[in-house]
Amino acid sequence: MTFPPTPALFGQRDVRIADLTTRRNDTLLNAYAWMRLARDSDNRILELFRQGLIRGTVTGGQGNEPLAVAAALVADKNTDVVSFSHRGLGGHIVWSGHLGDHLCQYLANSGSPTRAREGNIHHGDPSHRSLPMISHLGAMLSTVVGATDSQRRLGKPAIGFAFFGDGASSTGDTHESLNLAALLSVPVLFIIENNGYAYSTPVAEQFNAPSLWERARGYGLDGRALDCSDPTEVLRVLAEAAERVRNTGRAYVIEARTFRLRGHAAYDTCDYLAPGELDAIQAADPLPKFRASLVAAGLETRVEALESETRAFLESTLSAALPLPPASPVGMADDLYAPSTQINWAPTPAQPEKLTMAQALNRGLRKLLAEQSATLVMGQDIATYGGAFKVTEGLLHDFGRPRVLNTPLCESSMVGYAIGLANNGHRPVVEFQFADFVTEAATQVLLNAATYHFRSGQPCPLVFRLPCGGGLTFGSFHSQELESALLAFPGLKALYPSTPQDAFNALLAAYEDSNPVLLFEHKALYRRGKHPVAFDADFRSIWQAAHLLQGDYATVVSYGEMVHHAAAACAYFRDEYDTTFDLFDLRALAPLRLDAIAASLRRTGRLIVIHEGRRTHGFGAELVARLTEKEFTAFKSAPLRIASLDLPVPFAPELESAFRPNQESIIEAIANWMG
Ligand SMILES: Cc1ncc(C[n+]2csc(CCOP(=O)(O)OP(=O)(O)O)c2C)c(N)n1
Ligand SMILES: [Mg+2]
Repeated sequence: MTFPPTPALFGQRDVRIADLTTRRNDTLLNAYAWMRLARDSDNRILELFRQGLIRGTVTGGQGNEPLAVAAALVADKNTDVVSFSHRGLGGHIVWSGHLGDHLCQYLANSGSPTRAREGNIHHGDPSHRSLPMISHLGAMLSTVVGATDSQRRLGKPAIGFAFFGDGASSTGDTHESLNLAALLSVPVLFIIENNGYAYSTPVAEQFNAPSLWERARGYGLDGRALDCSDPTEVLRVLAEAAERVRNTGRAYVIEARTFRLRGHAAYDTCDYLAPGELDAIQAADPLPKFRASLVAAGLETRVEALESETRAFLESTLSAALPLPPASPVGMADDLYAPSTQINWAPTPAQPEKLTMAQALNRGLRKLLAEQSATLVMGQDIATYGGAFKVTEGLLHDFGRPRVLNTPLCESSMVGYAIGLANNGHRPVVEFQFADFVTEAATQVLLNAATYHFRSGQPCPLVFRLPCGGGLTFGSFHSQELESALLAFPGLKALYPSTPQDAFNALLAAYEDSNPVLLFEHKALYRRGKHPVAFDADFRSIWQAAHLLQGDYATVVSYGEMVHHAAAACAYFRDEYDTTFDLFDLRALAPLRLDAIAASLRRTGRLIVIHEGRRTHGFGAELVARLTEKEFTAFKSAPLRIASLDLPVPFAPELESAFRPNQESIIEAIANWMG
């Protein structure tokens, strides 16, 4: 895309404290120019929205420019990390040094940096550590913690800038992230944009405390308030705070008393404000005051010149952006996943060793840590204790704390932290203590990580290890099968091994993939006997179903622990009735590759799907639907789905065994179906 070059008047993108004395006038004029550009752009965007040229909505940053622009100016754009809020257009412009892309983001045309997959201000520049926000407020803070930590791990003196509003300050993610940054000593400047309102809700209805910054103390951090009515003071305070955070390596909290000069978004009429309140807010606009101070310092001519040049730059950039072709849906589906990557693994262990699945996973994790410096292993109790199922036993001892780390109970920010690390080239392997707790991180896993590549073009290589499944009397909240719920969201890959060798292979395959991969590990399989495990050059075949048994009567598809029950049931029918089944272990739940299974179905004409997840909206529904759509004419009878009951997982063994399929109930269901 060719846009007019950024005029020389915006020449300074980096402000250090000394600049406020040694080259004060130039520095302040330059800062004013960026703020003016941000204001004019936001106003123009609003006009375009009203003309119907911008769709959706727009949340302007009018009033917040001093804060967003100043933070971007004091940041080291070559190394620091940021996530601007929906009031931060000025920050985005400074971070990039140009305007055109940002206008295209709003216009959602072919020049959009998110390829128009996202609108409004939901963009960033992830390859330059500006992390694109998602709507879910609070979710971005932990990603900044992760990417900043990633930079520090790579030896760079980076700090993070994490913006969030007074409204977002009430989210659980905010608390988790502040705690995590304090605990792990990650140098992030948390900047609360307190503009007095969350949408229509005043701060008096949001929290019962005189200030937000004082919360920092509860996390073992320092902080301060910052009045944003004087942009010069904002620059000074932020420059000092950035230096402090960089030097101390400790996070710091600034509660910026900032301004929202308009309603929440374009359509907000502000009816909820008291009479005269909007006028008072607008009278407090910091930009005219800043301008007046520059004029008072004798800079009027330069101010006027830069204002007209800023307007001309905005209009010429808009003239280049407006005629660009609209966004195209071509290639959209191909961009859901980042292109697959392959690692050249050492062919070790070469000699098969008899291992349980838990031990095989442990071997796999050791291999990842030993061969790939990008590997981090994290989760609850995974360090000294070795994990609830001892899968990570000994890793801390052998690889040390920076790479093998316990996290507090903060699944959501733990995943956000991992996303930030992944954005910056690390490859975290995240253990959930039980798969059930992934619901705590639903936003981060399903909406942030899973959509990352689609909306930003940046890979998000993560492995989520999910000890799942029942049969162990662990009750409703430690026994679930969540694959169909999680995979209802696009952007995740998923593997579900049923043997120690497959688990080892799946870990390598999941790790080298550049997308978030769910690795389901059935808890009842962790110690279901020892089997030979070695490096398998063909480990990537885990992305395909395994054909376990040959047969004629029907095609049976299963995965996880149910594969073993299904195999036992097939053996029973072979031995007792001379009836044979073609049995497949699906192994890869996403992306689904059903070619071999479809070929079998064309031969057998009958389909049985067996899984432990609940029946309604279960994974079997998708399998049956796809195979029926594809092979409708092959069917000799209605397909059979064998699944758990549509109930919470009950506790007592007698109840649980009635709840989930087992060898006997599978045999009974198949026998009835055969009639
Ligand atoms: C977790 C979450 N809940 C609800 C919303 C809907 N929503 C969008 S903006 C907003 C208010 C945000 O207030 P604040 O954090 O103070 O930011 P401001 O808009 O004032 O800059 C709400 C409720 C959301 N985006 N995220
Ligand atoms: Mg607010």
